[in-house]
Amino acid sequence: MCANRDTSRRPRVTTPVLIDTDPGIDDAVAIMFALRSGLGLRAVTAVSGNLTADRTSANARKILALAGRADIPVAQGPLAPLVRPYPRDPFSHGDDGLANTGLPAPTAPLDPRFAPDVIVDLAREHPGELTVIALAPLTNIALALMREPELPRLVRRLVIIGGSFGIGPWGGRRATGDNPVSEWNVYVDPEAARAVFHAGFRLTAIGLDVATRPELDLGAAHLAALAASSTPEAAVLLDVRAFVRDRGLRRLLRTDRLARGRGGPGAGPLRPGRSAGRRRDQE
Ligand SMILES: [Ca+2]
Repeated sequence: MCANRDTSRRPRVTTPVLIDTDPGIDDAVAIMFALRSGLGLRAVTAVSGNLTADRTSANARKILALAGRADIPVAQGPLAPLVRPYPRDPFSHGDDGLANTGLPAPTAPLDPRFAPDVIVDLAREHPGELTVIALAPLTNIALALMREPELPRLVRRLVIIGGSFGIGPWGGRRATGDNPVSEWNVYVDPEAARAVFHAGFRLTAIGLDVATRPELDLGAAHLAALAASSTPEAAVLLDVRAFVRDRGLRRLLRTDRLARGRGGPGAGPLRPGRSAGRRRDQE
C-alpha cells in the first residue's frame, strides 16, 4: 500500500453486504433503507416467507428497479422450508405482496444461481468481509451452511431479524407464529433457525421484542420528510404505510363486530385479539 494521504480519488470502500429476504412490505422498506443508507449491497437472495420465493424474488427485483439498482443480482431459494410445508402468512401484504403499490413487473432477469449458492459464492469472494442481513426465514442460510460448513468463519457478521427474547407489550400482538412469543421467521422454518443459531456465526439477532417497539415506527418528522420528497421510493413508502394503517383498522373493525356479536355494543374495549390477528385480511 502506498502512503498517499490524498483519499479524494480513492474509491469509497464499503463493507460488502448480502440481504436474504422475503418481500413482503416490511422487507421492501428495509431494502430501500439499505440502499439509501449507502450499504454496499452486492446481492439479494430471496426466500419463502411472507410469500413463496418465486414471488419474493420478483418483488425484490421490483424494489431494486424502483431504487435504480436493477444491477444488483437477485437469486431465488426454495419454495418451501427445509422439512415443513409452507405456511401462509396471516398478515396480508396485498395482492402484489407489496401493499398493492402496482410496481411494474421486473425487467432484470433472475440470477440463474440457487440463492444459497450465491451466499456461499459471495462469502468466498470476500472472506472475512461479508455482512449477511437475514430478514426472513433462515432456509437459504441453512442450505448455504450445508454446502459450506466454514460459512460462519467466512462471513464477517450475520444480522438476523428473528426470534423473540422477552415478552413485551407489543410483540405478542404482532406475533405471526403459533403463540404470542412465536416469531414468523423462526416459526416458518425452525429447523433452519436451529442450524443457523448454533453454527457459530458472529451473530446479532433482533427479536420480536425489539423489532415491534413503537419508537421504531416512522415519526411525524419522517412522514413530513417523505411527503416533501419527490423520490419514487418516498411515494411507495407512504403508500405502504397507508396500507399497513388501513389493514390495522380493518382488524380493529372486525374485532369490534365480533365483540358486538357476542356481547352487544358494550362487550368490551376495541382491541385486536389473536384470533382476528391470525386471519388473513382480504383486500
Ligand atoms: Ca421479512
